[in-house]
Amino acid sequence: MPDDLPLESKITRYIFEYAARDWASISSTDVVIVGAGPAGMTAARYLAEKGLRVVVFERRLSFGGGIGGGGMLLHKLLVHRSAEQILKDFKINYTPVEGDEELFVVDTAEFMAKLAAGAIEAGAKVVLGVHVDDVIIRTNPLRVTGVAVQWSAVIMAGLHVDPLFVYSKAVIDATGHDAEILSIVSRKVPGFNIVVPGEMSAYAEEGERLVVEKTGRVVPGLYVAGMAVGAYHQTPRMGPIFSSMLLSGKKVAEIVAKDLESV
Ligand code: 48F
Repeated sequence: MPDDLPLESKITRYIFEYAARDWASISSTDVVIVGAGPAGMTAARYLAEKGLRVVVFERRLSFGGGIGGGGMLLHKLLVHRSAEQILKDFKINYTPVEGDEELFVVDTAEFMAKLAAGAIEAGAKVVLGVHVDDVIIRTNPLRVTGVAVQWSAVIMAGLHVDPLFVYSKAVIDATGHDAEILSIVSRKVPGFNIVVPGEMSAYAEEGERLVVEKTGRVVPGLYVAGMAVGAYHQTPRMGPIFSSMLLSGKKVAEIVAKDLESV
């Protein structure tokens, strides 16, 4: 009986058992989000709030993506007022810039912590240290139906270890500047005809507008949000202003939820 076990045995046993329960339940889910940056966590919250089963895989051992670095390592970021409701939904404190009607300043530590807390409290499962290195496809008709996952430590060690799979109705590439999932699909699934040219040089205002405008479905089952949109649609970068990451995350959540109503 567990009560008779030494504490060391309990530690091993309970961690294995409860992690296994999680993996068994997420092996087939509604939405996989790749990347726990601002776009991914925003999408996770609004999708989970709609009652969908959401898993976020993040290859680092922390969430936040590009938030923590702030603007050139200064611990502040800007958010345009168009994303004010999202800041409020996540209970993120913000300071209106004196004499500027448009812009708010946020603290990086609070921003990343509350985005993650909001996603998790809404019911999304965030799993750290997991690298998504491929997708699952089905043909006739061609669509993406999940991802292949591997421990980041295995990838970093350069070991050849077969991955495990997570089946899902939708996959969101929220991997940031490199649009990693779209890049993999462009190489490995020629039938999709995806090209990832990479983002354009900075033009902050246009970059913010276009990322939100072009957020959405790429091919059946595969969606793009955040800076991955910039890499895929070659839109300009915008630097440390994060309104479009939040608005893009919310928009992709609405699009995916609507698409899944008919699946
Ligand atoms: O880079 P990241 O923050 O992407 P984002 O949500 O936001 C971009 C901004 O941070 C900033 C910007 C806005 O002005 O320019 O850069 O679009 O978060 C992406 C996350 O995805 C993880 C990565 O570690 C990061 O935390 N990631 C990337 N590739 C993979 C991955 C992968 N293959 N598997 C798992 N996680």
